[in-house]
Amino acid sequence: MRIKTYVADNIQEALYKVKSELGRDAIILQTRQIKKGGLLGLFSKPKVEVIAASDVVREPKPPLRPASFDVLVGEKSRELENIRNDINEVKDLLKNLSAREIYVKHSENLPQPLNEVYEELSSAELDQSLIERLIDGLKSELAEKELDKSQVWACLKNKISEMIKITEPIDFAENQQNKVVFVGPTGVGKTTTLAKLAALFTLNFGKKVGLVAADTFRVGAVEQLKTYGDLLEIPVEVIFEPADVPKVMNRLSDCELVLVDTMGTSPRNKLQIKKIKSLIEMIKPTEVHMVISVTTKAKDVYDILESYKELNYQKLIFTKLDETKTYGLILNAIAFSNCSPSYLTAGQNVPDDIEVASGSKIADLVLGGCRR
Ligand SMILES: Nc1nc2c(ncn2[C@@H]2O[C@H](COP(=O)(O)OP(=O)(O)OP(=O)(O)O)[C@@H](O)[C@H]2O)c(=O)[nH]1
Ligand SMILES: [Mg+2]
Repeated sequence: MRIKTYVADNIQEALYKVKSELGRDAIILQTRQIKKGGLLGLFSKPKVEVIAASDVVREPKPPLRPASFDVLVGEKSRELENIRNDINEVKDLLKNLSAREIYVKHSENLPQPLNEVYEELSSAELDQSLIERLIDGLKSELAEKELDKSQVWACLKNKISEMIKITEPIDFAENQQNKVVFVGPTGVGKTTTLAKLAALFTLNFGKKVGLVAADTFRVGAVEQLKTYGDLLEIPVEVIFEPADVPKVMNRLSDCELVLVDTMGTSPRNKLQIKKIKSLIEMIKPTEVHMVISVTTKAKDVYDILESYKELNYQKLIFTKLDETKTYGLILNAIAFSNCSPSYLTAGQNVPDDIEVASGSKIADLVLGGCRR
């Protein structure tokens, strides 16, 4: 294979050079804009650099539709990215399967109730390491005491509850302004949950609540919050940039609880997460709650928790419990983040579909609700 670099004024000229020197079968490996000439790089003209290869041994292919070389390069790198993603998924799958396989082999000698426990926890999509931890705990209980089947399940429920550190869902301090920020991926239910809590604290607890929309990114986000504010007759302020924080907080100085809605963002959008971080640093909240939908793919939840870590969230809100029947993700997220769950939501109704999270409720959900 021959590899050569060409520099030209524009892409057409560069491709012409490639084709006339290396032939029509040449492959473009890379194109980029560079600056050449000028004094110390000043007044330099932008150029195009193309790296191409010829004499590449290739499988015969069906004829391609005419397309420019740079489009083909783009397609190739997208294809490569897709293949890389597929390989990673297969790797993860194999890792999980082999961990499960090893444990199933290892657990063949387990007494019957523990095999059943294993099956139940696996079908709840609980992380393999948590399943092993729970079963090992049960094994030692069984070694000490004779437990019948129902006692095994009761013991398991206790063990799950013990894994969950429960604190006040919102640590409301009297005589100070409590500021709670809600963060999380797009569409998980941040604004809806915030509205449910605003209603709860205003109508049930008689607190003076103010709302802040720090999401001016998504069309309609501010209006959505204003609608809830109007219904509850509570103030709604908007933050366009971190510098707005002092004056906005000042306008809400008589509110005992300020709930701040942030923009939803992909865990891969580092820039957006940084923006939310600067906002949080200005707000100096008393608490940050991370909102997670239980419909999230089990594998993605770790990425999400990891990417948002720099926002220093302390509590987790789990939403959309009504949209699945598998709840292992709740325990996986709690164990991974070492955070307390604060609220669980199971429906779109404001303010009804929300409840305070508890260890026994989460254990019930993981173990298949009221089946046991
Ligand atoms: N089924 C169900 N739907 C919910 C729940 N919570 C919120 N939703 C719905 O989820 C959708 C998105 O809710 P939002 O509150 O706008 O979500 P968000 O996280 O603020 O979204 P962005 O601001 O766009 O990131 C809406 O249709 C809500 O009604 C829940 O517990 N169960
Ligand atoms: Mg929102």
